[in-house]
Amino acid sequence: MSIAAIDVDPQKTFTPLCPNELPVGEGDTIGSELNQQAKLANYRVLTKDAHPHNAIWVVKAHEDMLSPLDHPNADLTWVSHAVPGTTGFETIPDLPPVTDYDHVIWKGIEPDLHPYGACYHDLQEKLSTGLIEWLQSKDVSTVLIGGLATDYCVKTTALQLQATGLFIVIVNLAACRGIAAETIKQACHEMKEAGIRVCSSTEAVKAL
Ligand code: VGL
Repeated sequence: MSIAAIDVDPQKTFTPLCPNELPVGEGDTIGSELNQQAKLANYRVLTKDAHPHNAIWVVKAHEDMLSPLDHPNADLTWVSHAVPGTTGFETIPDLPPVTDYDHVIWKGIEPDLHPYGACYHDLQEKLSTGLIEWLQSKDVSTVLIGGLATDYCVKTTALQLQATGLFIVIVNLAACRGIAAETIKQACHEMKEAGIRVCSSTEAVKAL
């Protein structure tokens, strides 16, 4: 039985370092908390958004974001973000090089996909990214989750892992930042309702 720490989308695109993309307040400050969390685990996994610039959900202006799309695998419009080769795609400060992780998932690489969770490429949850299978192959029984953003990709990844019934799922809020207070609160409520353990600090994770 092993523990895996999962760093969900800790990328500059979700930080004030990329104000024209999807900046999350203090998103660039969670690197050391993610490192602390990883010390509690046997394995460390990184997930990254990797979106083409011509994705069907891209809008030019921030005010045009969050419009519903009638598409099975892209539910909302977003400004372009996390494009490989750009600054926004890079991981935030203080994290180890990608090659130091035990496993890496790149998601959203097709122009007609915009997944939030790291377990499936599509919103229908038919196309596995292999994350669940990889965790199973390593005999992982507990996952510790941090990253960006609490109210979107962290929440969805945690809910997908919890839904498998295979893992104890812990979300460490000290190692997360979210987009808006109201949606963060709602996300925490949803995660707790699903049976996920939502902790406010790495110390609280240790005490579990
Ligand atoms: C995310 C909004 C759009 C996230 C990704 O990583 O939480 N949020 N795309």
